[in-house]
Amino acid sequence: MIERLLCPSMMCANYGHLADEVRALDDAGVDIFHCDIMDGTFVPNFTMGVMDVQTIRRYTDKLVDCHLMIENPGNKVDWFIKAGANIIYIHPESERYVVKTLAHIKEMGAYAGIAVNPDTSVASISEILNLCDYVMVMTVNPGFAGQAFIDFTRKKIKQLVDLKEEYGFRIMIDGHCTPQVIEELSGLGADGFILGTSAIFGKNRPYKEIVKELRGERV
Ligand code: S6P
Ligand code: MG
Repeated sequence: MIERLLCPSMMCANYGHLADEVRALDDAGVDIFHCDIMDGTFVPNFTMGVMDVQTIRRYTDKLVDCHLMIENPGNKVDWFIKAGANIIYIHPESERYVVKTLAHIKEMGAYAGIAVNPDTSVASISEILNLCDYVMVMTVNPGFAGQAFIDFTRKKIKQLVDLKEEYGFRIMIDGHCTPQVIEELSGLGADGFILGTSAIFGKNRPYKEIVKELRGERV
């Protein structure tokens, strides 16, 4: 069976019971808690912040990532690492000094990742791939849950699969990850998936059951 990293998108969780949500997802066997951080400028929305990351960190020992959809993330990554994040994704589209910021994330003891918008090409990030532990392909425009999958992003995923051994990064997929999409892209060579409304939240089914199915195990 192909290993796949399953990463619940916590902005889709029930915030009235955040601690219970974290415990239930942890117990269900998810791999990485995904936190979407927005600034209302780089993307037209506000979601989670430093205090949310601190709260999630308090209730799990698993990896926590922060997907920074903010302008000039370089001078803010420290806030999120200190709050307990293990992986920081920056968008190269919003950062003038991408190399410096990725190096800084690693110096701070976290894993460095980039998230690439649908209109960002592999050619434009080729110089920085050697600095990335994770490359997250946005298969929707960043900012909102519940959007449709953008088909042409498949081409980029295939191009990255051809490069991942050489550079040693993992490929993550963010946006409209349904069970079918996960199955298909896992087959292509993607390593991990952000689970939002398309896969795990709002389904009125136990997370444990859903996680098992998404791993291809029989329930
Ligand atoms: C969107 C954000 C994502 C969403 C996730 C929602 O900007 O980066 O992490 O939370 O994609 O998933 P879904 O299944 O509702 O599309
Ligand atoms: Mg995200």
